[in-house]
Amino acid sequence: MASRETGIKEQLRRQWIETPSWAYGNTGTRFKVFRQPGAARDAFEKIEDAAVVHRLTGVAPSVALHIPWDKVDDYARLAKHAADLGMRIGAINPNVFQEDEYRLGSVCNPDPAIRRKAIDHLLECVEIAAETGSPAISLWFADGTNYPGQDDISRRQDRLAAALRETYDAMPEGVSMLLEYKLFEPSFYTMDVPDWGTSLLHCQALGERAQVLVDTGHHAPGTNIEFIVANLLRVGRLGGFHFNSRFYADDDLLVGAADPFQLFRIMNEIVAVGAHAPDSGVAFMLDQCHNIEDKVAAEIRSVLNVQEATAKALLVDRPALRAAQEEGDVLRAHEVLMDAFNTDVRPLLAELRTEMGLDPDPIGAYRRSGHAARTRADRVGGSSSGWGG
Ligand code: PSV
Ligand code: MN
Repeated sequence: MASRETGIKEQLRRQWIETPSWAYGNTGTRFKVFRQPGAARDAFEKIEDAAVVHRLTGVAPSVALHIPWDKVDDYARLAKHAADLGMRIGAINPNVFQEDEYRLGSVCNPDPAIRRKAIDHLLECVEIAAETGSPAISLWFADGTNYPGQDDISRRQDRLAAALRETYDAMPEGVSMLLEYKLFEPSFYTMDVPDWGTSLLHCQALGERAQVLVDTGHHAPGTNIEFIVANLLRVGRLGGFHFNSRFYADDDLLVGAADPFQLFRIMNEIVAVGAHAPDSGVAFMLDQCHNIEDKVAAEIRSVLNVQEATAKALLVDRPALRAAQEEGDVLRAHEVLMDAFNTDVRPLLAELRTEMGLDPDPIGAYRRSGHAARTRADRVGGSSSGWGG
């Protein structure tokens, strides 16, 4: 048992969870943005907050950027700032959904001049990825239609394919493309990339460096996300996750808060094929907005939630599970899985943190660190660069 635990801790020690810059700036719903004193105001401060999360958890060494929310004059300087804090720049997320021209879409817009503008922004993000040493550009399109007949579904797919091709062909070696799907919102009749099938078709047409991104909040209620994950892993096209949790739609709440069992089931598929290893090519990113709670503490909590689900998935007795499955012992197989899920992994994780030279209680350590009071005192004036902030 001791050596099994050592092996599990070894794998958890090497886990890599990416936090999003936009979690650290002010955000809100379409009704209200509640500004939080001390919230990060620019990309530099967001990276500083992300570094606090990494320092306390030991497993969150990179931060995703969203352009232009995180636009800076000198990206090499930003990457150096990250490196000085022991951090790396993660996925670069272009933003082609917040300008007036994009009312009818960005890369799928019927107007070629607007499509050009959107593609140019994607190309700019490819350059930013190259300059910052980012491993990926992560694409999400708000494109779609609200009314039957508004535009031609198939022609919009052609425009999307052309934009993706141009972007893909501009990507230097070492940069990959993640294509995120979303069932609905902001468009309500059709989204141009509504599901994993559409994303996968485009990725397959593009080449091996194009991969599907699964945002856990982007499905119809009741969707079996681990089934999607297992299938994408099977064909080598799972590029990564945007983890968050939801009760109703794209709620962007703390991962593991609404349905810890779902998170475990997803991580179980991941661990079953070893895709939790940092070199597996699957990116474990958070995509959350902390509208009413402390942002840094919320990101720490989220990282811990993913870590706990991973630890439980690692505890699954795989030989026993396989044997029960092959014998057709339905209840035994289910029991093996539930045994792992029902195990309290917090003591194991506390032990791991102590071994890593970390405080066994990262949230407590954050509260004691004085970071919140310090940023409230230091970050006066200016405005947060997230939306509406
Ligand atoms: C869209 O809902 C999304 O999930 C995309 O990943 C965006 O980049 C992100 O949210 C913005 O918060
Ligand atoms: Mn997302």
